[in-house]
Amino acid sequence: MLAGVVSTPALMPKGAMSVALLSPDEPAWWPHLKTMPEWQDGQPDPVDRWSARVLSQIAGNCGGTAILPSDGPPYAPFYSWALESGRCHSSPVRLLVHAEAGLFISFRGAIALPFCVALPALASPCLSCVDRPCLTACPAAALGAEGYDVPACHSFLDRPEGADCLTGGCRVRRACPVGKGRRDPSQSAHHMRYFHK
Ligand code: B12
Ligand code: SF4
Ligand code: SF4
Repeated sequence: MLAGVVSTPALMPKGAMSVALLSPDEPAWWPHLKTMPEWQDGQPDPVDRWSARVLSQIAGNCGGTAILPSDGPPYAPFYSWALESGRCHSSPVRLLVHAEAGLFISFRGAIALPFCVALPALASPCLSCVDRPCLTACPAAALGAEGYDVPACHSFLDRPEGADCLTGGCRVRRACPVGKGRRDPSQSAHHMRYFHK
């Protein structure tokens, strides 16, 4: 899905006038991916290989250039692009949050376009979230108001109690009522395997 568009001159790659951010349309995307050659060939990194192929096809069709979030370092500023698009916001735990995808918002890639595109902003769902369950959902207190303690997260995932995060996904992301039920747990487990090798 088209998650956002940014046209801020200071954030534009050379020659681009807009950058379109593309996210998986969940939950339909995961079963779709599994029918694709990149999944079926059993080789590593099926998600990134699928993204590279599909994004470059889309870019070719509109005269743009594909940019992948994993290309780097240096990495393209997806987080800053997302904020600047006005359709994603910084949550109380600093992860990006989106009005439909909640904390499960993520990007398969971006297309740098040689023309200007605009998309209306979306309000942050956090504005009307009274309980803010994301703030207290991490059992290791690794992700909260203080930010993200990556080593603390990994050492929790090494313990038996970390199995729930590894098989069902980060509990903080799952705690957000907005994106609930949107992501297949097996998709979360796949991403967590790559995150915590
Ligand atoms: C390096 C990186 C990481 C590192 C470090 C994160 C960090 N502390 O910044 C590690 C490996 C720890 C990481 C982890 C994860 N990441 Co990450 N990561 C990136 C990556 C590749 C580069 C970030 C970067 O340095 N950019 C370059 C700087 C110069 O530009 P910038 O992005 O505008 O910089 C801003 C961010 O760094 C932000 N920031 C600062 N601290 C933090 C902390 C967090 C947690 C986040 C999300 C952002 C953030 O502030 C900067 C200024 O605005 C981006 C993709 C990308 N290309 O941006 C994904 C990205 C930020 N990650 C993402 C995801 C999905 C994850 C994971 C959930 C992966 C997973 N499990 O499936 C985990 C989070 C933890 C969890 N418990 O599940 C998503 C965002 C999701 C969201 N809702 O916010 C991105 C955009 C990738 C994508 N394909 O969509 N990630
Ligand atoms: S749980 Fe509430 S405060 Fe936290 S990210 Fe989701 S909507 Fe925002
Ligand atoms: S994956 Fe688990 S331990 Fe790591 S930040 Fe998320 S909830 Fe905390």
